[in-house]
Parts: sequence; structure tokens; C-alpha cells
Amino acid sequence: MRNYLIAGNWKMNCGPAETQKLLRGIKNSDISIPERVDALVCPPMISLTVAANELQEEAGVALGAQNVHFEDNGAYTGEVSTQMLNEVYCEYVILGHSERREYFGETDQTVNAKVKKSLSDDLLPVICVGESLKQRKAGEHQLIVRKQVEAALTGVSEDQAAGLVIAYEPIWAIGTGETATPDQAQEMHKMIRDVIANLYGNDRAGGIRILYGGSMKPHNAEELLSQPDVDGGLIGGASLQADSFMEIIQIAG
Ligand code: 3PY
Repeated sequence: MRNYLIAGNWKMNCGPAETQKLLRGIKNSDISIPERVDALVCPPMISLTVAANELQEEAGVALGAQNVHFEDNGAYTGEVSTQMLNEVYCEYVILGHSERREYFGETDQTVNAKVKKSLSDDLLPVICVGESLKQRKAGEHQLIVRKQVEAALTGVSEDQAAGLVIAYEPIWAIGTGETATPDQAQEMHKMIRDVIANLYGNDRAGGIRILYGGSMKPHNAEELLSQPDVDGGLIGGASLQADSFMEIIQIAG
């Protein structure tokens, strides 16, 4: 049985002071995190140290970053390494979000290099995949997402794959207020699980969490999370308020 994973992708929001405030709101919430739900927050790099300090006694909330480099160190201005994320107690790292693919030149190849580097340095990647509206309208959504999953996992062994997370985020549902219908989400999640089963077998595929991302909010979370292959959410805007984030966590439980 897979635990739900409710992950907040804070994007470029919340510097250190706001991070502290938001995390205190989460910790002081009247809603406690149900046993079958794992919670994760992914603040910007500059706020990870504050977040790590804030979360150290809060066993129920894990910490993740929104990106990492695939080299150990060196002349990579503006980048951050896996060891640096380990040092601030990150357990997860979001990789290949469509905003990084679109605005920062992330490719299937760089995502794959980052996935392998993260897994070898004890960071669990949350690998984002998803099609554009044009690709969906052209009926190419399954093919595009299949290729993204296969490319991201190239050279990853079955053992290494344990614990990694996939986030299906249709690009047309990110920041638009549009959401995939529960049926659309289930169809894509099932297809992704089949791709993973093809690579690693049914047992491994059955243990991997596939999150839905793209305007998941308290009002649509229940329908999406009730789909058999939807194992949680990668939450954008609704993760920036303690109340709405905790409400989704409660719904998942
Ligand atoms: C969104 O919900 O907008 C996201 O992009 C989550 O990653």
C-alpha cells in the first residue's frame, strides 16, 4: 500500500522570513498529518536552511529542493550540488518541472543526469513530466509523457528506482486554474505506471508514487486523489497558505 505524498512546490515564493512564517502555520495547524500521508515542502534554495531548522523537530514534514546540478562542484555559477542539499537535510528534489524545461533549457538529458546524480547521493527525485495543450490536442500526450519517463529513467536500476516519485503535470493545467479531469489524470497515471512496470516489473511499479500536479486545490483534491493511480499531489499556489495545504493533506488522509 502506497502512502499518499502531498508536496508543496513553492516555486519562487517565500524568502527566509516568509518560509519561517508559513512553516510555523503548518506546524501549528489544527489539522494533524494522517498516518497514511507523507508531507513535503520545497521552498526556494535561499530558504532551505531556515526550513531545515524549522522542521527539525517536526517529524511529519520532509524537505526538498526545486532543482540541483549533476556535477559535484566547480565552475557552475548559480548552481547547487547534491551534497549541499544533503547538508541542509533535503530528502527530495523536484526535477524537470515544465517551468525549468521552458525557461531554463532543461532537457530530457539534463533531467536524466540529475536523476542519476540525486539517486546516487541519497536524494529522492520528484520527476515532473507532462504535455502541452498543443500536444494533447494532437493526441500525442501519451507518447510525449511516455518518452519523458523513459528518458528520465535511462540508466536507473530497479534498486535505485525504489522511492523515486513521478509527478504528472499537464502543462496546460499549471498556473491556469484548469485541472485535468479525474479520468484524464487516472488515464495518464495508469499509463505511467505501465511504463515503469515495463522497465522494472509490477512489484517496483506498484510501490512508486505518481503525483498529480497542476492546479490541485482543496476543492478538486478529493476527486483527483480518489483515483487508484493518483498517489498524491505536487501543489503549487495552494501550498503557499498553511490552511489550504493542510486541508489537502487532510483530504488525502
Ligand atoms: C502547479 O500546481 O501550478 C504546479 O506547477 C505544481 O508544481
